[in-house]
Amino acid sequence: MSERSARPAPRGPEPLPPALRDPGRTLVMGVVNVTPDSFSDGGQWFDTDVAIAHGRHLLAQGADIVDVGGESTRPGAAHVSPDQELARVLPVVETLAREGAVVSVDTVNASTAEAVTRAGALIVNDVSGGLFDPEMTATVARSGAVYVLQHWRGTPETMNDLAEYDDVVAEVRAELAERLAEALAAGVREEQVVLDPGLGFAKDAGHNWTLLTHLDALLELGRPILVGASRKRFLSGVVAPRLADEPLARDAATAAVSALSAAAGAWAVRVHEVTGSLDAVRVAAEWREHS
Ligand code: PMM
Repeated sequence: MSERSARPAPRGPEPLPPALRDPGRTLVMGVVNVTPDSFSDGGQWFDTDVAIAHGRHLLAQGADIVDVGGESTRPGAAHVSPDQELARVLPVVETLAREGAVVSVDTVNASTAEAVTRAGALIVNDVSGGLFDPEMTATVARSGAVYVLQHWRGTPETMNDLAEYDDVVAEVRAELAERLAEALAAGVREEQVVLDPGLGFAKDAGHNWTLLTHLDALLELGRPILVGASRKRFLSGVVAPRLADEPLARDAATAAVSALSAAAGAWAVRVHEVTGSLDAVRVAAEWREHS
């Protein structure tokens, strides 16, 4: 590797199978939202069998991980009880994990995290970084699962009002470091943790772009980084104006962000459309190898 090439990303989190810990390229996590109201795919996969079929489809396309979610975090989305959330995700997790998939579950609830890790999920993806449910970090510690600790402020209802920063990179980094320290104090091992800047969670478009271009500052925290830009509203600024309100028209822009994130050392990207981002991270891997 020449001096010009980017420094290698940290290895993936320890609880994963070796191929995903040291994959040689950025991983692609495909999203399965078992919700009637997600902004990005509007309830297409709400039925259990349809959600399972969609998960299988993403895996067949080459997704390394599937991320199953039962509650939309979109501002204004209907609140779902942990029991309802679990009823949505559990059959999907059980089936896909039994078939050998690496399954992540997008939840802020400790009770859901507990049940899905027992059912075979290897990753708990907590968009609140432990702030929503005080039991979450101890539950993850007991489970031994990978913990995706994402930056957020407030709640989905209040987060848009909390998108105020003097220096978004320094503040997100400091808040992630605080959350990481709290998780470790609750017994989570550092090797379990993946950090995520939480694009769109208490951030405006400018904050998202600034964070994306400074992933190196977050990598300095010493943990692998997951980037979730897929179909988010801030990408509407780079697509044709007539498509600005169409989340599905943001997949090419998402893939471009996946390539750049991979080049910057992201461990994984979380996306709705897998094939474009898979090509993108492979391009980044070739780029790195030949630099
Ligand atoms: N974004 C959404 C949901 N979960 N999880 C992580 N780790 N990072 C993200 O950026 C993220 C997430 C947004 O909702 P969607 O599933 O409707 O895209």
